[in-house]
This record gives sequence, structure tokens and C-alpha cells, in this order.
Amino acid sequence: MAARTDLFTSPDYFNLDDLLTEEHKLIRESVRNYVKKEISPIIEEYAQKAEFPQQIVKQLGDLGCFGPTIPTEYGGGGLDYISYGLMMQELERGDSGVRSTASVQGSLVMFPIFAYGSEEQRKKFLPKLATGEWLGCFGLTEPNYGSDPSSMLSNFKDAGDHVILNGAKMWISNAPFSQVAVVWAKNEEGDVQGLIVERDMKGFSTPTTHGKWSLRASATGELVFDNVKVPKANIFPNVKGLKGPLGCLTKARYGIAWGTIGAAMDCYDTALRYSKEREQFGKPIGGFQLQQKKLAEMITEITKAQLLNWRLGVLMNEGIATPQQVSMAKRNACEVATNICRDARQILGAMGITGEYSVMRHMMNMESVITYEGTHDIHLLITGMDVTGLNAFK
Ligand code: TGC
Ligand code: FAD
Repeated sequence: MAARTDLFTSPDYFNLDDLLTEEHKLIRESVRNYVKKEISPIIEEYAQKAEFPQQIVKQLGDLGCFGPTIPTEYGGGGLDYISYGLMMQELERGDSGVRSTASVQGSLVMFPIFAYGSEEQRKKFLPKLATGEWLGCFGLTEPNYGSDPSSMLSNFKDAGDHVILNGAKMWISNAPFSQVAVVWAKNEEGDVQGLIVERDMKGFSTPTTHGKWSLRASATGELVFDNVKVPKANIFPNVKGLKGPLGCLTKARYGIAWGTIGAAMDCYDTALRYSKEREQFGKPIGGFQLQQKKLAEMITEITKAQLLNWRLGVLMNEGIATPQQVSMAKRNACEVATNICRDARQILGAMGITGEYSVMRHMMNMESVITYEGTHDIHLLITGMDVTGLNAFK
């Protein structure tokens, strides 16, 4: 397949750039240039082959996309949440799988090690994860427990200076290529705790999940623990209970809110350009009211979501964003992006189903993104609980 030329022009209908600092714009520019140079030309072929482009791990580390909000003394970027959001927007503009790799590494692996880990754990793992020398994954979901992780079966038992871990995790991004897995399991009292499981630990395996029609350029796998001896030094000392993994998810869901709008921006930009070039009935299809309705609604929803994300970023920077606000933004962005990708695909007609354009790949990716890190329904129920004070889960 011929490498695709990336003609992306970023939509900014409400002059949102005025809300950004020069540093924000520089960071966005550098990630945008990286995506144009290293991702757009190759990603379609990897997605078609259902292969993970392993070279991006080191590249994303070099670019500072792993743990941008982690302090620099541990190898992170020491940046604010708007910078982090912009990075995720640009990466997912290229492909959701690329953003997934960065989200998992930064928010689901580096963040818990930083926030819940011992100083030894921080020093041992964070610098190598920040550079991409090591890749990490996050194991919460199990074959029988997805939306309801509190019922997980994975467990560990005390055995002196180590514990014995048993169980299985499923649908784990990055699993097949990870050196490090942050795993959530129950102790003998039934409390959820986080453990760092390393690739070479005996009894630990990571079978690849095949046959996905979505997020095809991202590697997904299982984590299987068969009497794995995990040193007690690898258990997080500073958190117990489901708030540990859910706290990580709040950071990653924030990144997804920005990321999916990146995919939507790419689809809008592609559809807009196509609608001005493609002629039917003697004029560009963009001149027909039905296509203008789609494009006008796309840019309206993108603009609303960009504003919501920016405001959420400010609240994150101030340390006062609530997990429920993050849920609303994640849910809204996934819905907006899903609809925009589908409409863009329609505007491209038959060309929209091919790998000549990015829209079908984005559209299929959205089916994963609207499902993982809490499904669309789960985030609606989180908002419902927040506004009514009534819990629909129990
Ligand atoms: P619940 O009793 O409500 O809460 C248990 C404790 O956790 C606290 N909490 C949170 N803390 C931080 N951030 C959040 N978002 C939090 N949500 C809840 C809560 O305050 C409580 O604390 P404490 O101190 O009282 O113990 O828990 P529940 O069992 O009723 O569940 C609630 C529910 C359904 C909302 C939660 O389980 C949920 O969010 N389920 C969805 C599961 C999910 O999102 N899984 C994602 C797996 S990872 C993934 O998909 C990665 S994809 C990565 C990629 O490729 O990009
Ligand atoms: P289920 O929980 O079985 O839900 C099935 C349906 O029932 C959904 O529509 C859901 O909304 C609905 N439902 C469930 N409960 C309720 C309720 N109370 N009320 C109303 N409706 C309800 N997990 C990880 O731990 N780490 C990862 O890295 C990771 N990466 C992933 C990568 C991909 C590509 C995918 C697709 C998933 C990944 N996941 C990961 C798993 C993901 O988080 C789960 O798929 C998700 O949380 C939903 O769980 P489930 O698939 O078991 O669906």
C-alpha cells in the first residue's frame, strides 16, 4: 500500500488557540509534526496487517509523550494537563492505537507507580518507562468482570518475602510487548491492591488477542498468572481498594476526551477537503445542503468538545476536577467522535471504506474507545449518580 500524504489542517472555529500558551502550541506542533512524519505514512498498513508498530515506543519516549505530567526527576515531562491533552489529541489524530500506547504507559503504568509506589519502585521503573526502554500495561479487566472490576477473581497469598499471584486479565493493551504489568488483584482479606509484575517472572504469560476489527494497530492480549512469585517489594504500599485503579482511569479518561476529538478533527478535515474536490451532478458535493448539514454539525460538535476539554484541563491543573466531570467529558467526546467518523465516512462514499483515507480506520477505532476505560453506559450512570445522588449500580 502506498504511503498516504497527510494534508491535515486543524479546525479552530472559536479561536481556541488564544487560550493556549506559547509552550502549549510548541508542544502541539512537535507532536503534530511527528504524527505527520512517522505515523500517517505507515499506520494504515500496520492497521490492515493488524500489527503493532513497535518502533513507536522509543519514538514516543523521545518525544516526551510518556508521563508528561510526571515530575522531571523521575523522567516525566513536568508539564500541565493542557499539554498532556494536546499531546493525546495529536496522537489520536494519527491513530487511537498510538494514543492508547501513550495513555497506558503514562496514565495507567507510570502514574500509579508515581502516586502509589515506593521510592525504590519509582526509581527502578519510571525513568525506563519514560524513555520507552520498557513498555508497560495495566491489568484490571478479567474475562468475567469488565464494567464491575470490584468482583475480580485475581488474587495473591502471602508467602514470606513474596506473594503468590493467580488469575487472568483480558483485553489488555500493550500486553504482548510489555516488560512491566501493573496488575490489580485481591489480597487474602479481599482488598484490591496493585502489584508490578515483570516479564521474566515464572508463571506469567501474555497471549495475544487476535481477530479485532478495531484498534488493529494496537497490540491487545491477556495476562495469565499461574502461581507467579511476586516480591513484596513490587506491591504498591500507598493504596488499597478500588480507588487505586479507578484513580488511574481518571487520568487516562481525561486523555481519551482530548484524543477522540483529535480523531474527529482528522475525519472532519478529510471530509471537508473531499467535499470540495468531489463533484457529482456537475458541482462539488460540499455544495449540497445534506453534506453541508453533516459538516456544519461536525464542526459545531468538535468546537463544543474542544471547549469542554480545555475547561476540564484548567480544572485538572487546579487539582479540582472531579472524576464525574472526567466521565462526562470522556463520554461526550467518544460519542461526538463516533458520530463524526461515521458521517465523514458517508461523505467519502465508496472511497470512505478504503485505506486511501483515515476515516474508516478511525471509525472502527471508536468502537473500542467508546467501550474501554468505562463503557458509554457506565459513564452515563456515573453522571446519573452524581446528579441524583442515587446509585444505579447497586
Ligand atoms: P465505588 O464503590 O463507586 O468506588 C470504589 C472506590 O473508588 C472511588 N472511585 C474513584 N476514585 C478515583 N477515580 C474514579 N474515577 C473513581 N470512581 C470511584 C470511590 O470513591 C470509592 O472510594 P472509597 O475510598 O470509598 O473506597 O465502586 P463500584 O464497584 O460501585 O464501581 C463503580 C464503577 C462502575 C463506576 C467503576 O467500577 C467503573 O468505573 N467501572 C468501569 C471499569 C473500567 O473503566 N475499566 C477500565 C479498564 S482499563 C482500560 O480499559 C484501559 S484501555 C487503555 C487504552 O488502551 O487506552
Ligand atoms: P461488560 O462489562 O460485560 O458490559 C457489556 C455491556 O453491558 C456494555 O454495553 C455495558 O455498558 C453494559 N453494562 C454493564 N454493566 C451495566 C450496568 N450496571 N447498567 C447498564 N449497562 C451495563 N482493560 C484493562 O484492564 N486494561 C487494558 O489495557 C484494556 N485495554 C482494552 C483494549 C481494547 C481494544 C478493548 C476493547 C478493551 C480493553 N480493556 C482493557 C477492557 C475494557 O475496559 C472493557 O472492555 C470495558 O471496561 C467493558 O467491559 P466488558 O467488555 O467486560 O463489558
